[in-house]
Amino acid sequence: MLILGLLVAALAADPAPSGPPPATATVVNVYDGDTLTLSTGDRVRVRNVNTPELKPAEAYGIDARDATRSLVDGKVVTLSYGSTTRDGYGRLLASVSVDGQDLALFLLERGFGHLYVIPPIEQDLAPFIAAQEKARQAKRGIWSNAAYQGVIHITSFHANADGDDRSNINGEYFRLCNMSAQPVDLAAFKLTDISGNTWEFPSVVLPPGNTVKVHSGRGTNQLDDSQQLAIFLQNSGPIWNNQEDRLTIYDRFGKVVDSRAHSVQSSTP
Ligand SMILES: [Ca+2]
Ligand SMILES: [Ca+2]
Repeated sequence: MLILGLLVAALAADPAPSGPPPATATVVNVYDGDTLTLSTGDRVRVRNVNTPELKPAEAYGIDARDATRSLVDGKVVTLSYGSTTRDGYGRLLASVSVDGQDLALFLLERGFGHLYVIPPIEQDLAPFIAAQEKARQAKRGIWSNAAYQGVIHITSFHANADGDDRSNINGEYFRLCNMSAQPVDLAAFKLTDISGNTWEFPSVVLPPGNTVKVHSGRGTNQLDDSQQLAIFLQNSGPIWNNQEDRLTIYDRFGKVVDSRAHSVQSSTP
């Protein structure tokens, strides 16, 4: 499965254009709510929104994809960029709009995704925050789901680091996103693994929509929100069992804010 997964990833990444980012193009394929392909061959990761995954299937993933299709599929779209125009997979990081309608805002209004910001922040996010908050209060789409009731949400969980986890402890990480309209300080928040081992978060302030990467091993915390926030649990060995584990996040009052299981069955390909 792993080899098949790598092969599929390699094929999917096959047209990996690296030329100047286009200002307009036709959308020729919508993979999921926040990922699409242009007539130029470029794949686009839509800025300012994160939609539920299709594989493994998450609630509202299909709704998000269909909403994106309804707005942009086959249309000529306008693309705009921040200072980072491509991500680590060679995909364009672009705001996408059609007839003046911003796709990310369209999805946030419908509850088919949450605000997801990759620093540096170079635009006014107030309309995005307001749209999300309105959908959240109305429990529209993803906001009706139990996993989205806390102020923070686990957006990824890499329990299995690349290679031997013992020599790549920081390759184990998870990502938390602030789902609220206000900054959240994780001071005194805690996390546990499946065995009940506990770690306490240091003070790290997440602006709305921003994420923090939480690595298992040693390192210097990156607490400046003009860049990707990152903290290190300072563990001397891997934390997460590659076969099966569970990450649970608690707020300062001991209330569960989110929990996510990892198992080999649910994490492949
Ligand atoms: Ca591991
Ligand atoms: Ca590994």
